[in-house]
Amino acid sequence: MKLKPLVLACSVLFAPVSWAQTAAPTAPAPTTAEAEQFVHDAEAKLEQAGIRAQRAEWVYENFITDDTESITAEQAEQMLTISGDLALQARRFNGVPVSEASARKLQQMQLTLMLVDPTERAAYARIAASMSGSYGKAKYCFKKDDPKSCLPLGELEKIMATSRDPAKLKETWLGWHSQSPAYKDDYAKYVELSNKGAVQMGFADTGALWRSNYEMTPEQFEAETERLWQQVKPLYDSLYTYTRHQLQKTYGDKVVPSTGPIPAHLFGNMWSQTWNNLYPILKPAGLSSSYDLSKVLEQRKVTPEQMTGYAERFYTSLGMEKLPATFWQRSLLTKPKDREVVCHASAWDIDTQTDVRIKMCITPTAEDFTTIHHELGHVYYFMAYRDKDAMFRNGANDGFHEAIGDTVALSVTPEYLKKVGLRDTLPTKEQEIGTLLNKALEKVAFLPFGYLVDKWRWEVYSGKVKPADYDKAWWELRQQYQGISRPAPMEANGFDAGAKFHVASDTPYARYFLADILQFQFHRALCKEAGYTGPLNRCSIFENKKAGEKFQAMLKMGSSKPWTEALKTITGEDKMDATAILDYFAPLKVWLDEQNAQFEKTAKK
Ligand code: X8Z
Ligand code: ZN
Repeated sequence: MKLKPLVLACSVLFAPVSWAQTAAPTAPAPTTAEAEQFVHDAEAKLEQAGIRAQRAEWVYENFITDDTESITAEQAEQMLTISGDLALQARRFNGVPVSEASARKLQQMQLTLMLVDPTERAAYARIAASMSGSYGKAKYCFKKDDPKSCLPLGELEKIMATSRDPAKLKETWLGWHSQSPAYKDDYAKYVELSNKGAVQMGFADTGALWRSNYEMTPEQFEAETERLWQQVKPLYDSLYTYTRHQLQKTYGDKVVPSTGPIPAHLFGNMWSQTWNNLYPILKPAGLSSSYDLSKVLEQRKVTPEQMTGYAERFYTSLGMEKLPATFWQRSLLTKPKDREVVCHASAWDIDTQTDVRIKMCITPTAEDFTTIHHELGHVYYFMAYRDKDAMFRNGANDGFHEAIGDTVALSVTPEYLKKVGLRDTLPTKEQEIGTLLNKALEKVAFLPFGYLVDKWRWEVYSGKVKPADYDKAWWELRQQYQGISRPAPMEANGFDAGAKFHVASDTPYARYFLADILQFQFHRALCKEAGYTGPLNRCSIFENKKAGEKFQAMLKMGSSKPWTEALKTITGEDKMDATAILDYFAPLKVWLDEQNAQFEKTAKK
């Protein structure tokens, strides 16, 4: 999602030093009326600055040029100036009795960076724009002096997804990862500036600021994410062990060792974050031909507009409105041939009213079919909370925003695909485990990656990890949590973490880990609301208006209430809880453990 909420790290700021100096402790305490007026005015200013910054960013990411880069950096800098100034002023009203809504807004306004020095502010905004542009434009050339051999990320990802040649995979992986060192120094400088801004606002560092976004202390948030990880770790371990055995069958034990980490280039994905592209080689032995959504979409030449139409129809089947005409006119759905764009999928709430858009280079694959539901989840959240006050037009927390579309995509079951004509037959009893395995390769495989990206950034921002150790720390975490290793020895001054979009664009990542847990909680609750009683992994809420109403009730709240209340509205629970994802995959866990025990036995013989 693009959505760079006004209160997040990307919108950094400043406060005039003179103001800070005049805020003497002896100044008379402001009145309630003054505080309410301040909140009212500040909200309007933030809204306007946010819209200007969004528009500039939209143009930049759709037409990457030196000029659009400058324009977006200028707008981002102005946004920082305004939000920083307001954040500092807001402090003056802390403790003044105000309405519950205003108290919430005052608090949110202060969850931001504040860079006092205008030169530093400009540098911060410039580096941010330049890094996402560099990421968007990056290409790897397979032959040094042959421009035709230069491929953008989308093409490199295709190779990672489909090739089974370890040498080709390794070269492609290394090729993409050789792009990010170009902006490593910029990143290190950016971290320094960002930290300055966090400290000036009273946080220990930017990581602590990010972790303060969940209505608990940064320490509590860290403990909370660790608790969730421990809940799901046994399931990940079972999937990982099974995957190792199957990969060994394909590549042999010279490429895939029997113990220790598995090289990262073998998982069908540039970051080894989802493994479903490996399904053809991981599918249960002896399973007769299995259904492949990518093949169907490709053979039928389903267009990006049609892919988006399928997703839209899912949302309208729940009783939600149709996408506005401007969505179709203004969104970017196909990768343009004539210019550089940031292809990483995103959703935009341009004017926080009806001008909603997405930007995505859609291809007819199962992966993009899921992603288009994900992006429309953001868009339907934007539309649901548009009547709220400007500062509440946001997700209950950022994990909620990421979970909406994924929750809907969990309802893209074989039965659903058959209903909409994308599948002729339903899986047989034996094939069902394959369907579930495929889902796990997407959702369970993602968990440690979703967790570790920000674990790494928390260490970087806290200063525990210095630029010289970026890669060392990155690979320690990759090995510890994912059980994977770099395909080749680390390089001097490498920057592998920077080869991930969210690092280059400084987008927090813990949100996706939370979303991976939350979407199953939402799915379980909505299926119950729909009166469904069968296994969770077969439930689809398609066309169920009752479930749709419940969903919509939560979406409409935006961030006007604590996220625990939003969670309660939909699930009746007030805690994030991994039992739903465990329930969903329970039959698979049993099956994986049986398979793994079988492998063990054979190995011992
Ligand atoms: O970045 C995204 C979305 C846009 S918010 C496409 N995702 C993460 C990623 O690609 O790494 C969705 C899942 C995780
Ligand atoms: Zn998203």
